[in-house]
Amino acid sequence: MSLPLDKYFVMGTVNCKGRDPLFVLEAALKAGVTMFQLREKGEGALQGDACLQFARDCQRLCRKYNVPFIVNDDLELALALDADGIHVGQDDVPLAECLSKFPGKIIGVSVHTLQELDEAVNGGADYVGIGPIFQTRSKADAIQSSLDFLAAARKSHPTFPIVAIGGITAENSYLARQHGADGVAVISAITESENIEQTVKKL
Ligand code: TZP
Ligand code: MG
Repeated sequence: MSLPLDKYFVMGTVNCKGRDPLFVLEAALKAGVTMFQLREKGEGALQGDACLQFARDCQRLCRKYNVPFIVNDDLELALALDADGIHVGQDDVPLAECLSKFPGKIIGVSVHTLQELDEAVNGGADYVGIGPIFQTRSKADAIQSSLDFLAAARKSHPTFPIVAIGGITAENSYLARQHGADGVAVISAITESENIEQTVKKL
């Protein structure tokens, strides 16, 4: 499966710093992001019905722009919405369970070691996320990764889909690509951009 990992926008309401999250999402979609992941977590995140409604609104926008709608962590939400896929970390729902409960969908896994990478590849993931590549303010509990690890991951799996995340901006995204990433995933580069169209174009 060829995945449109090129410009992968990750967002939740708390990342939007007072701007309307649906406005931010639509601006990003219009500007050409190729995947979207709803990551509704952190202090002040929407819960319950409000979260479900917001997720539906995001999904509707993604459909309008023909962009895959991926849910972070929450398999129940992904199933309830019939999302296009799910992204899980090492401490979330295991990959095997995602595959069995959500067959035929896009499954992404965050990896920090070559062993985790092998397990994700051999276990049937569709892509892996590697990061944070650079310093990030968007994930408090992040285990720092690096361009070197990204390059090592690429070397050990020359064709497996890899997206880089963490501290990526319009100015440094080329480095992630140079080190083997098929695409870049960003939160704040877009949610805090004064000119979303220009930022997305440059990513
Ligand atoms: N996983 C690793 S870093 C990160 C996630 C979800 C946060 C990325 O946010 P930003 O603002 O693009 O650095
Ligand atoms: Mg997670």
